[in-house]
Formats: sequence, structure tokens, C-alpha cells
Amino acid sequence: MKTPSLRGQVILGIASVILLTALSLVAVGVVGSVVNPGGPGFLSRARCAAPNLPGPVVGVSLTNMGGPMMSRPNRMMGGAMRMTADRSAVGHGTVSFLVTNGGTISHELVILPLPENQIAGTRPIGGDAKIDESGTIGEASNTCADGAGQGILPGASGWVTVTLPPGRYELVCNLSGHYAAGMYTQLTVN
Ligand SMILES: [Cu+2]
Repeated sequence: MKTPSLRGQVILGIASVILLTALSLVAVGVVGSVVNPGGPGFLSRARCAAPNLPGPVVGVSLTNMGGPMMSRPNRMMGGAMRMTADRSAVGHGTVSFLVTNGGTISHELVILPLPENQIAGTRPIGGDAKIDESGTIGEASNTCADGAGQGILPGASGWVTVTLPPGRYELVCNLSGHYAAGMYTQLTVN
């Protein structure tokens, strides 16, 4: 049996250096996204400042736990996504919503009336894993901009200003599967 030539050993050595470098880059990427999921500087994250918004401003936070949730339907259904508002009630009239996505995937805010005797989080979910959005009063689903768009990217904000009569409202994220995973909260308008 022939022993590996010197040239062969050099090529093998170079190949393993390249492989180790690639692996460490991947490791840095993985650790970086775990250690700093909401922080600045992560390449895929957009950041933006909202303008001065009219009326009282309801701050809404959108989150999901860690990794690529879309490929983990079981964890998703376990309620690993959240929508929280910084207040549970606001006066009627002009109201703005400043929505910040602290998660790792796109989210949105949709404002729906909540009928008498209906409990937030109990809307029927269709075959597309979404709820019926008819009657929507407004939405913030635009990255670093007002109103409707393609979703608010991780780390970014979106906003919307609406006129709300007194009543109960449900704030939801209606991207496929997100309502069922826990992305809803109630807001009372006095
Ligand atoms: Cu969502």
C-alpha cells in the first residue's frame, strides 16, 4: 500500500483548515443569533425610528422564542409567540400603534373589534391557519413605515394611526399559524 504523498498531505491539510474555518463561522452565526436575538448588529435585522405619531401611542411588542419557528410547527402550536401591549386601555378617538418586532421572523399587527361576550384568542382558525380578518380597522404590517405591507421584519418597527370608537378590540398577528401560537391581546377603548 502506497503512503500518501507529501502533496496529498498538504492538500488534505489545506482542506481541513478551510473546513474548520467554515465550521467556526457557522458556529459564530448560530451563537450570535441565540445570545443576541433582539439586539442590533445582526445582519438580517432592520432597525428604524418611528415619526411623531398623533394621539396616545399604544406600544405593541411582537415576539417569538428563538430559532426558525416556521419549521417547528409543534413548538409554534405550543404558544411560543406573543403579542403584548404596554397598556390595556386607551381613550377613544385618534390612537396610534407603534409596533416593534423583537422576534426572529416577520410579524404584524391587525386591529379587530372584539364582539360582546367573545373572548380574545378564541376566534375560529381557518384551513390557512389564519382567522377571518373582515371588519379590520387597521393594520401595521409595513417595515419601518405606516400601515399595511409585507410584514414587519425582525428588529424593525411599523406603525398605524386609526380612529377608535369606545369598545373592546382584539389586536392580533394574522400571519399563518401565529394567532393559534398566541399572538393576540385585548385592548379596551373608553
Ligand atoms: Cu406573528
